[in-house]
Amino acid sequence: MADPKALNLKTALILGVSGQDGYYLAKLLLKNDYKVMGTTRHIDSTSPALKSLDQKNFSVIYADIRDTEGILNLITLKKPDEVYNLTGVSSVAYSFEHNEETLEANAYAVIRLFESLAQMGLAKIKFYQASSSEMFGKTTITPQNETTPLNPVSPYGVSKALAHRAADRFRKNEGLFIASGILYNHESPMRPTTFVTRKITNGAAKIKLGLSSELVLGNLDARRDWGFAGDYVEAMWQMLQAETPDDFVVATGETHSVLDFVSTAFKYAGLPGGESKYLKTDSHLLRPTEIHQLVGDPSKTSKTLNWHRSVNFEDLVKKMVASDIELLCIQNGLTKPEVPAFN
Ligand code: GDR
Repeated sequence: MADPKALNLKTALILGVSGQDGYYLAKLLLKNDYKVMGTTRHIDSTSPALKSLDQKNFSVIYADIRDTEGILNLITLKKPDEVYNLTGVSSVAYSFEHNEETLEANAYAVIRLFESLAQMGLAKIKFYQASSSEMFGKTTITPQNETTPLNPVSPYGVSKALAHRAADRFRKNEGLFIASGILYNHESPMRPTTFVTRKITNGAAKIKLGLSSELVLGNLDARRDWGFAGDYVEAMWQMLQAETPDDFVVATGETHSVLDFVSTAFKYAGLPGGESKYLKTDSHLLRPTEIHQLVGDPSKTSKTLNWHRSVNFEDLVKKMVASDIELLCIQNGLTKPEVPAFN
């Protein structure tokens, strides 16, 4: 392969490319003429989605964020212009049972990396840190913005808050270019079913196709600010094109309950009112500590980076339901039914 520097291609390293955001970000960077390297801890199972990307300027490498030396070797060898840290534990529910792993991957390993970048004089590398709305925890402030105090209540939230604070300190004290994106829930057909949105759209599609008779969830009253992942990776990229690194809230500014999401999904699956017939709850799916409501104020991001979402709540749900119906039809050899999602 030709030397990307000679061709003036920018080089990006995505730590944790195998998830939803890794896919959308790699796709965006390739479109923007980057050479993209992505790391994964599951090299044997590179997803069909990643395989579908233009492979000319894309490669997947085995690496684990907890192995600081390995990550630094990769950085010194490949000399990326931009590093996007998307790796680590992403499920809040999982983090309650895996405190130590969550803190190690999401906080301590990241802080070790910041420290090494500073010591090795690599402050010019532009670094994106995936912070999260979960850091606001049981906040009483609505909507939240970049200055809202952090009050995390889950191991995941604590880990993200630690790394977020460290990013700010290394930015201010050591001059590292670290932009932290405080992202609210962002979804797509690529989301695993361990997250509530995809569990709902997959469940609604299965019921529509006669493959299942119920959808079982935990807390239906929790309210979240849900946007489309494809829009949110645009914001990540824009943060690293800015003159100076900063914190940025990426959100829609709207909040909906889990039950709203279910009703909308049933509507687009052609099962209007299906909540009363198919929806069940199970107390085992409730979390030890729950955040009742989160909603972000993206005005700084809109103003500074000129970032705006392109997909609204209804279209997001519709897109996910349509994709799940299509996928299940292919997997099960079924004919696609006529549903409003395809109108
Ligand atoms: P969240 O997303 O915890 O907000 O973190 P998730 O989709 O897991 O939960 C959202 C809300 O739905 C409620 N819920 C359920 N959740 C799951 N997973 N499964 C269920 O069956 C269920 N029933 C109800 C939850 O209690 C919660 O209130 C996501 C992740 O992507 C993080 O990585 C990211 O940082 C934040 O969003 C912003």
